[in-house]
Amino acid sequence: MSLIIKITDVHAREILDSRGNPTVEVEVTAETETTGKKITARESVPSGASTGRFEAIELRDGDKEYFGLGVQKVVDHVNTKIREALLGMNVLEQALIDRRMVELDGTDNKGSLGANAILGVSLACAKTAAKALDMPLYRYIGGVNAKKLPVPMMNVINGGAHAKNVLDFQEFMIMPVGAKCYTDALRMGAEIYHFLRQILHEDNLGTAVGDEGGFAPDFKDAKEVFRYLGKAVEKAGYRVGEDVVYAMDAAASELYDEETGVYVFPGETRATKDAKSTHTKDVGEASQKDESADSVMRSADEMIALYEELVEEFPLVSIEDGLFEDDWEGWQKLTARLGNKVQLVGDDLFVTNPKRIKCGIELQVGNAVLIKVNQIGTLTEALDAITMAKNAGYRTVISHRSGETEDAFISDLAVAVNAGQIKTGAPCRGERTSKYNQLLRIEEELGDIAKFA
Ligand code: 2PG
Ligand code: MG
Repeated sequence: MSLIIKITDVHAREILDSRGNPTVEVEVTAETETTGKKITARESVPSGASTGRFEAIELRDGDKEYFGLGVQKVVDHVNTKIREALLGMNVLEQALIDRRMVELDGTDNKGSLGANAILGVSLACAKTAAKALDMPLYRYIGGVNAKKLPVPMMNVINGGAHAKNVLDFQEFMIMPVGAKCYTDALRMGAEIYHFLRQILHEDNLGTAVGDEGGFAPDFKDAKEVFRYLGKAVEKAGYRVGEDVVYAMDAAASELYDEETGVYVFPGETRATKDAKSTHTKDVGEASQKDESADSVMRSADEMIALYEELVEEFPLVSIEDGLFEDDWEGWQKLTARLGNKVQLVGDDLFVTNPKRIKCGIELQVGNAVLIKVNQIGTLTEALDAITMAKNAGYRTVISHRSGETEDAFISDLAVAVNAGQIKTGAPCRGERTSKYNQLLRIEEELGDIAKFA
C-alpha cells in the first residue's frame, strides 16, 4: 500500500517581500494516515520588476492599500477555493495537486486565481511532503541522483529596472567557474564583491546596492562594467577568464521600443551627453526615455554586433534576454551568430513555459532556459519546462526574482534537477544570501557525492 499523507489545512497570509511590497505566504498542513502525525511547512512567492509579458498572471488587489499592490484577494483564493479543492488530497501527489489547481483556475495564464496563489500552494505542498517524509527537499523533488551543486551567477552590478542609476543593461554577473566546489565558488564571489566595493569607493563611484544586492554606480555602458569587474577579480587574486567568467542579463525587452522597433538606451544617452557637455542643466530629463535625435539607439543587428564585441573583448560566456521577448527572428540571428560561442538564455522569451520553450527549440532560438517558478505558477510545470529544455540539449539556469523573500526553495530545486547554474543576486542582502547559504548546507550534507557543476 502506498503512503498517504492527507492535506488537512491550507492557509495563506500577506507578508512583505524584499522591496517592501506585499506577497503571499502559504502554509500547508498534512497528516500521515498511519501515524496520525501532522506536519506543516510554509513557502512564499517572489515577484519580478522586469516581468515578461507572457508570464502567468500575478494578481494584485489594485485598491488604495499598498499602492494597489496588496494580495488580499489572492490570500482569499487560497483560503477558500483552493483550500476546499485540496483538502483530503495526498500531499505526495504533487502533479495531481498542481493539475487540480490549474483546472480550478480554468484560464491559460492562471489569471483567475492568480499564479501567486497557485504557486504558493504548489511549493508549500512540496515542502510539507518532504518534511513529512523527513527528507531534504532537493532529494524529495529530484530523487536519489540529485547531487550537482550549481555554479553561482552572482549579480554584482545592478542596472535597468533594478536600480535608479544610468546603466541600461540590467545585470552583470560573475561566475567563479575555477572553484573546486560550491563553497569555494561562493567565497570567491564574495571576496570579489568586497574588492569591487573598495575599487568603486576609491574612484568615488556609488556603492549603494540595487534590488538584487549588486552595486549600482553610474556606469556608462557594459564595457565600463566589465573593466571594473576585471580589476576586482584581479585584486582578489583570481584570473579573469579562467577562475572567473562573466554573464549578463540585458533584459532587452525593457529597452525595446515597439513603435520604432529599436532599442533605446536612455542611460548611455545621458552619460554621453554629460561627457560631451559642460552644461549639465538638462541632465535630469534624460533619465526618461529619450527619443530625441541624439539618443543612443540600436537595431537588433546592432545589438548583436555589440554582444559580439563584448564576447570578443571580455570573458562573457552567458547573455540573457539579448533581444526583445517576441522577436523570434532576431533571436534566430543572434543564436546563429553567437550560439556556438556563448550561452544564450531565454527569460522573458521563454517565461518557463513549455509551449514557448517548444517553439524556441523548433526555431533553434537560444540554447538555455531561465527557470523562474513564478513565471509559470506550479512546480510540476516548472519541472516539465526543465525536462523539455534538457531533452533538447538546452541548459537550465534556476533563477530568483528581483523581489524575493527569505525562502530558499530555488536552491533545493537547482540541486534537485542538477541544473548546473543558479542566479540569485549578489552575495549580499538576506533574501539573496538565504539561497546561497542553503546551497552551502546542501553541499555539506551531500559530502563526497556532491558534484560541482
Ligand atoms: C530577471 C529577473 C531576476 P525580475 O530579469 O532575470 O534577476 O528580474 O525578477 O525583475 O524579472
Ligand atoms: Mg532576466
